Amino acid sequence: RESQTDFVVEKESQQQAVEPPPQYKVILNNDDYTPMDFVVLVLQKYFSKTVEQATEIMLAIHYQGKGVCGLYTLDVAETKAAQVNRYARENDHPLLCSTERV
Ligand code: TYC
Repeated sequence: RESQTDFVVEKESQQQAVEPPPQYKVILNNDDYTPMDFVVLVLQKYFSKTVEQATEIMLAIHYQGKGVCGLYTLDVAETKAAQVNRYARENDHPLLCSTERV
């Protein structure tokens, strides 16, 4: 007959460690040519920021060199960075979007 202790040990041996998926920062880099309005538009269009939030982030990037637009899983982060880089190139701006593991 199964003792109380056996039951506890069996449950623990079946337990799987559940780790949250790794997070990736999507980063916008400053440059001298991309118009400020375009960066604000990108932050609204791809990162769901309000015009006020977008302006704050854009200015932080402009003065500090780079800034975080959001945290996502690998797939979402890489897709967003690729979409932003394509949209910037379509509009002839050098804006660079990259990802960084947290
Ligand atoms: N530095 C740019 C300018 O003065 C504006 C800018 C901000 C560009 C943020 C890129 O990620 C960027 N027009």
